[in-house]
Amino acid sequence: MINDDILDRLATQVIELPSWAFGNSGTRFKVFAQAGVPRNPREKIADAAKVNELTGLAPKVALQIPWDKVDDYASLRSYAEDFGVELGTVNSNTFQDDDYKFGSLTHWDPRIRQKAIDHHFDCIDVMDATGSRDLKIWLADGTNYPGQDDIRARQDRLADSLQQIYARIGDDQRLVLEYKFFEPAFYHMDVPDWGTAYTQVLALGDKAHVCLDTGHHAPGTNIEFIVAQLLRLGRLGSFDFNSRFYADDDLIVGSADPFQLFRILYEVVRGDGFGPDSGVAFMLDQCHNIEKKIPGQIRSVLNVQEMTARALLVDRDALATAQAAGDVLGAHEIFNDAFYTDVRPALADWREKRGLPANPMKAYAASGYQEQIEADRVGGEQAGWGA
Ligand code: RM4
Ligand code: MN
Repeated sequence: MINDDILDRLATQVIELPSWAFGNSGTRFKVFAQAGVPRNPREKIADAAKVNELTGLAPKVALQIPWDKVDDYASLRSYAEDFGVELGTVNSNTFQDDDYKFGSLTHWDPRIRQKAIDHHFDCIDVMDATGSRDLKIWLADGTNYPGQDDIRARQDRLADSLQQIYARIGDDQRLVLEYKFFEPAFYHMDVPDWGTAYTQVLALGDKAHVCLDTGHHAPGTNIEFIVAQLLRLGRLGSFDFNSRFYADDDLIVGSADPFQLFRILYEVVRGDGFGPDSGVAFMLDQCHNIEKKIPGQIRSVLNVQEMTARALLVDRDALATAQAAGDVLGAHEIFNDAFYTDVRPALADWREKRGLPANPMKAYAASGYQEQIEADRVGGEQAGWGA
């Protein structure tokens, strides 16, 4: 059962919310607008702070530049702090400008490649003002047709571009490179897998790490193995948590396959990736296309906490004994016992002891916040995926 030691460890958990989770989003077929959606970065931060207020789990908000571009980042930072949250990872965006049709950091045209590098310099300036630690780079770069471009030369240009960006990263900052196996390019992606991301960051230095987005793998991939390996190599910088059934669906983390989330978090705990000193950022990268956004984020952070609690419950001594004895089914049962333990009542108690609502989903529904933002946020342009 959950003991005080586990509860204390859970109290150190920090989950970063993506600002874009609060904006309108959809598929390539349709973006459904929702009432009450933020119209600017401040309103996104206010919504993120609501999630933190009700769960105590999400004291950081990640930004996307240019979606969250403002004139004064220092004032955005103090605005966030007044709401009890910090500004987290700065995500660059080199995938929505016509110039980047054939690539950004990998582009053959020196002008466009420089433009993409300069965008990352701008992002580092933002980080200096916001106090953010991580610059996260996800590239849409790749090709659609065999022979379209020189795959090998693109890796070389990528390495050179990253080198230039890395040279600007401050002592207390990090560069985090995210991989994705396909989309928007379909023949090859320039950073398709953890091996490529690892190779590229290894060449940069200690302040460069890999970001693992759980949605960015082929079906059937053993993601927890990648987690174990990257932790072993000391290069797991962050997670982008979400769920997928088919591709990069960006659904609520832990919804499609809670057992997979448990297995991932077990490897995190096993590899000392959990805790305030681990250096692994737990970010969400999700969109809420048909459900309401704030409850969607509340459900998500609760799912992460529940599976973390279960991962912490694994009796690792007993597991090690069973493993060393070759007790295959005994070890498997010890592992699964933790997964099948219902931790929800203990976590409700944990919240109440900290002055948080026992049931944050119900508390949000009863809070009147949704009705308030729907009434207040009329006029102006709603934030959305791509704005
Ligand atoms: C990408 C990737 C990035 C995210 C963008 C919006 O697929 O997951 O992390 O910032 O989408
Ligand atoms: Mn991502």
